[in-house]
Amino acid sequence: MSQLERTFAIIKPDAVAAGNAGAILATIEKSGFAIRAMRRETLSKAQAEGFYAVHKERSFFNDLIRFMTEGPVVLLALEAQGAIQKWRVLMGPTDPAKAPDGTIRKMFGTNIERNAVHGSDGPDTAAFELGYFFRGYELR
Ligand code: 3AN
Repeated sequence: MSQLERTFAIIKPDAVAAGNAGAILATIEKSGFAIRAMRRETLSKAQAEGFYAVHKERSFFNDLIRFMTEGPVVLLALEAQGAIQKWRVLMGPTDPAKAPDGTIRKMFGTNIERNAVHGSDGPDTAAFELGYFFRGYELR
């Protein structure tokens, strides 16, 4: 049995602007995640650059920062047994065109950049990302 863990998720600006935040939250809850913290805000350039610092050298970095700051996002702490992997599976792969039926990126993503949601890719990333956006007292 995998252990109870937390992961960090973002409903990205494309999905919020399209009015899909509610449907994505319903999918998250129906899939057995507990939402342990949630906040809607528009990221600053500095916040987005710090969050995506590992991608700084990638060709798509500037476009990614522009996209992630173009409008409000929903920041989430999700809890479940094996939450990190479970959320990666529910999101689907980075490219929505390759995403299986029933995944969030298949249902709500547009392309490899505008792909509706973010999720931590491992335990170290989850710890960094949860701590980047939430304070300890928000994560009870
Ligand atoms: P994932 O979100 O599936 O873990 P990462 O961490 O490789 O994917 O990429 C972070 C974000 O950068 C993606 N969610 C997507 O918005 C954007 N991205 C990744 N690869 C590309 C690409 N080849 N072209 C444009 N944007 C990309």
